[in-house]
Amino acid sequence: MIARIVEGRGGIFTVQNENGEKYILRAGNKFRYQGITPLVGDRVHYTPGESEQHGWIDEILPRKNTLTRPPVANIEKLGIVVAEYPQPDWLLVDKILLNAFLQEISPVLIINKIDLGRTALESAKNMYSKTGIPILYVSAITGEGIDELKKELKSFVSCFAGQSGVGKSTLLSKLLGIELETGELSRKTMRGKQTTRHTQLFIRDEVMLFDTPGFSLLNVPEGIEPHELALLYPEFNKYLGQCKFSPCYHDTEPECAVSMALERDELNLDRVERYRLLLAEVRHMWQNRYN
Ligand SMILES: Nc1nc2c(ncn2[C@@H]2O[C@H](COP(=O)(O)OP(=O)(O)O)[C@@H](O)[C@H]2O)c(=O)[nH]1
Ligand SMILES: [Mg+2]
Ligand SMILES: [Zn+2]
Repeated sequence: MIARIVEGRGGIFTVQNENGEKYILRAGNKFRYQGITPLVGDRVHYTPGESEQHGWIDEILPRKNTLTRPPVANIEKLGIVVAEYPQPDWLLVDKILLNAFLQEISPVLIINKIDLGRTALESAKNMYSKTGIPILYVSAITGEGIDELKKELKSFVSCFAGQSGVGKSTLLSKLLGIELETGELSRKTMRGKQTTRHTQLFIRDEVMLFDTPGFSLLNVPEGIEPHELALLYPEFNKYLGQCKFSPCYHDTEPECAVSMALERDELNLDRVERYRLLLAEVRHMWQNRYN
């Protein structure tokens, strides 16, 4: 029998199968010997327990990907949330996109707080329409666009990422119909330390959403080679291989197809400028990779 781990705490795992039935399981010793820890999001073969007894995880099916913060597996879709307010951090959006593409997670750009205005939405359209990434606009408060978002997320294991205050927790509550902590002080103790809350995968009306956002997707990914960066920009794709120099970093090289496309207004200037900023960072990291 196959089910998905939706919660794990102190070696006790809750799985949910396709019929929505939940079972409490433990992982056998063989996983410990192999150094494998089952993760929320894992699909497993299992043997249910008799009556009140817990059952066993027999096997973990191959993972599509894993995140470290929070430790989860098999994310298929990533909702990158920005809002009308606070002012969008588009460089952060681009960094998250790099991580998504590297982990083979399909990104969706979610513009929240559309009840406050459309400036962020217009910017998003200008900057990302040529990437092919779906752009959805919603309001977690009025409910506008929530059905479309549900449709987009349906049947994929998803997770949110984005800067603080954009409404990730509010959106989760709205989508899942549960109460989650929102606002500044959530998840912090009086000392300001992060509480060790565990991550849960919520499944409701075929929406499968982690209740903790993907913190490990917020940084420039380590270990990418400078020439690989442009491959993570879908809108550059049709120009690659047409530059005078090879490799071309699409930076200051003459007769660069990306620069020429930009001059013809076929690419978005903000996206290309941020690409060049990130290129400098990736180059720096690459040069210092053994330090
Ligand atoms: N006007 C408006 N406010 C929202 C919306 N969604 C969230 N908020 C507010 O934005 C603030 C931050 O929301 P929160 O969910 O904690 O953001 P998070 O840090 O991304 O989890 C809260 O005061 C929410 O009530 C929305 O669609 N419209
Ligand atoms: Mg939050
Ligand atoms: Zn080039």
